[in-house]
Amino acid sequence: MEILVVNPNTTASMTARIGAAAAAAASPGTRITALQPAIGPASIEGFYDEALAVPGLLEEIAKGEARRVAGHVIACFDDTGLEAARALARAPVVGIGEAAFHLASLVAGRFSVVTTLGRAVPAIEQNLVKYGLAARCARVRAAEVPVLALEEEDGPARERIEAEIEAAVRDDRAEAIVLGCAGMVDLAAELSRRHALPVIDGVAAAVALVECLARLGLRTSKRGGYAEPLPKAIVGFPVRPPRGDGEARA
Ligand code: 5HY
Repeated sequence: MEILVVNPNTTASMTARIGAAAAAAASPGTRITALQPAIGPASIEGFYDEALAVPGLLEEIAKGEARRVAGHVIACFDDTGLEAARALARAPVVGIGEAAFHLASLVAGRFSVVTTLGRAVPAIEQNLVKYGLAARCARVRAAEVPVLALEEEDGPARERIEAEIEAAVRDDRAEAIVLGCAGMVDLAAELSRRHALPVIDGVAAAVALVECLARLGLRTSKRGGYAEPLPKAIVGFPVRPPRGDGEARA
């Protein structure tokens, strides 16, 4: 099966790290295609950037649907454009935020999220409520690290993330940590060892969930909120939903 992993920001180096982690998490026989849109913000930090990233994301989802991929991963922790993408797609679409929350809830009674900047926190908190998992999340913490600082090998980002993990264990009584940015993708294993608790990366979680859905033949419902978009005039926006049954290619 082929899984399309879309990094909704336009930073190629981040996409490369996301793609490597997705491929490492994928089962034998699963092909990962990781890419970023041609249009949109270099990083997504808060509501405004999120809105600007959606058109480019939908364009890539539509191309993946036309290629009949088995499923899509939205590799931005605020699950950018998730519901619009589900309306557009027939194949399953999983956001890394939602995936990480669900897996954390399977291995711990309560978890904390460590994300980048304070302005990213409200969107994550709103998603937790929307997904019905707010009661399992002790706190969404910001390490006050810009997203693109995670691209730097030896910056202060890692130290700040570790300090927030220690505070979450001490003050939130967190039993697991969810890493709140795709840019933290390659930190999970070592942080889990160093802090002796599950540290969850959403990219790996989402790849595993998409594989599970595809194997069970579960696809996005076209009843109600995720019904196929109605054909209408859309000025200046190229994306049209693919027509037909859209069965996934092997
Ligand atoms: C992410 N931004 O995962 C989010 C994290 C955040 O460009 N990729 C981004 O801070 O919201």
